[in-house]
Amino acid sequence: EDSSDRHSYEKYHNWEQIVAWTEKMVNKRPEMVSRIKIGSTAEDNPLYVLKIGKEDESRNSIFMDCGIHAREWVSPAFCQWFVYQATKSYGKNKIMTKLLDKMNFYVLPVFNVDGYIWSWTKNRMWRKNRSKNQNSKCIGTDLNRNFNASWDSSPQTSNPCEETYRGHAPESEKETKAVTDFIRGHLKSIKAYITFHSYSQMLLFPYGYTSKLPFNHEDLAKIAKLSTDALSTRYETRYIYGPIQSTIYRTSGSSLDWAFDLGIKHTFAFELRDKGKFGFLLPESQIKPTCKETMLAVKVIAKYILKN
Ligand code: ING
Ligand code: ZN
Repeated sequence: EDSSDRHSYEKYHNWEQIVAWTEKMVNKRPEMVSRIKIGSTAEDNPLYVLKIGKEDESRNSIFMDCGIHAREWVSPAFCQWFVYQATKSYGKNKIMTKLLDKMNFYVLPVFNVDGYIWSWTKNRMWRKNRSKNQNSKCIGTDLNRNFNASWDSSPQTSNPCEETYRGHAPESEKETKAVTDFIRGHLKSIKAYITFHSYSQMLLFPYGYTSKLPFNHEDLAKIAKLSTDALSTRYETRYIYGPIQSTIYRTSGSSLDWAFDLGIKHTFAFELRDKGKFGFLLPESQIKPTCKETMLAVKVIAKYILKN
């Protein structure tokens, strides 16, 4: 936080600063932004979703989450950027105005709050949440293996000491449960689910747990192409896109596959910058370009949802 107490969107922020920022966003635009506490974490921190748009809960909506993995700091930075830009450009930017006139966005800026705090204070490279595991000294579950989507199929990650430990049961984690309950509760309105990771520069869609293609593969591939094309127009950043399994690796229990199988037909995961030079330690100087180009990609997805 700089001395003038303004929130800088070109810096990384700790959890305390992000909480203060959520309050600020609501106070600045109470008619457009509200904060919903969807649950709490293993260490009893609050899980906040910012709702952007109109009061009307039955309008079409898009759910987005950032920071499911603790060390992927550019991801929460993007969610903050998105909320700021969306509220700031309403009534000014034609596309954003149209989008917000017709739909709501639910933005979870930090999914894995306890892990994020740990990454800021104790271990920058932490990935999982911070829940205790029975009969093990190792801490944490990989929240992106904890969803009920062919959970524990392949590869099996049943050792709590692994970086991708799936948890002792699907939705065993309070963070996962809070998100799945919220999405199930708003399922009628949610038309797209987008989750933000780093790094690799990829746009992924189902499936991770099988090599089978979803029924609307063509549709997803088309949107992904349009979206990554738009992304590259700003700084010529190259993204590849495709199903999780054939594009990155096989995974089960991911939020993306779960949301798709629940019936949300358009689900995407971004793997933001870069391709490994800095990896998770992406310098702050790259926050702005990363967010600007990603904004273009997300708007393409949202526009598509709007007209279909
Ligand atoms: N990559 C993701 C992971 O959880 C991913 C890739 C995204 C898999 C979406 C399944 C669904 O392994 C990182 N960097 O975390
Ligand atoms: Zn990740």
